[in-house]
Amino acid sequence: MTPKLYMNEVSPAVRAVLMTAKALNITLDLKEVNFQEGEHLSPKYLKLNPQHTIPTLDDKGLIIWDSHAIIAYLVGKYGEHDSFYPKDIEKRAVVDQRLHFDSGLISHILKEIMNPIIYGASMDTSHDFYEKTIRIYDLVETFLVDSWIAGNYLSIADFSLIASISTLNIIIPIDPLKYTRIVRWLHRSEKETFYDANRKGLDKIRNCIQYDYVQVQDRICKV
Ligand SMILES: N[C@@H](CCC(=O)N[C@@H](CS)C(=O)NCC(=O)O)C(=O)O
Repeated sequence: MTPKLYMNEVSPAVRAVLMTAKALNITLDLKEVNFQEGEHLSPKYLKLNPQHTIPTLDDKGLIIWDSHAIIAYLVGKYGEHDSFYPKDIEKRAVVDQRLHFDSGLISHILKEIMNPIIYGASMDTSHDFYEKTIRIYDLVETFLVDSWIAGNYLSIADFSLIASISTLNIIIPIDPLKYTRIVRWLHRSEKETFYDANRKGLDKIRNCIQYDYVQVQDRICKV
């Protein structure tokens, strides 16, 4: 049975899973969750995922949420090789560090940005999004000493961070002169087949948001 993915492609976390599935060449049964109708808060969805987040995976009754857990699971379960999430403990530690960076630092900022888009809620502009995002760009630039985010091989940490950074780039554009490695990494990614799974959701967000991030508070988007 094809694993089901509860999703909405505007979510960066969902797009990380879609890119992983594309890179692994596996098919997921996509179930779109309508946030504006509160589907994620319905008793049925809460039974599946009491934290009411997307993405949520249902693989023959095994329910997993949080994109980072899902993508690691998909590689272990369906990958023909382990290179996207190496079994080598030292390599894996670097991939894990990048994943925790995405999960611990970026996810939180993205959620504050995404909630107004998916719920139509107003954005609290007192948050220092600009400073926080620039700090993230500074750090990601330092990670990129090789072609990919965890070294000279593509990994699930790339899928997570590509989804996040390409989304932040819409809100606070990346300075190409200051962040040359990030820009090269994004361009390199865009040429890969897996990146197709990032495009549609990213375009939807781009259409919702004016380039000035402050204006997000005045926009209510149907996603
Ligand atoms: N760290 C989580 C973040 C998931 C998340 O917060 N998703 C947002 C959409 S971008 C969501 O489901 N928000 C609805 C809610 O929290 O009620 C992951 O990587 O899966």
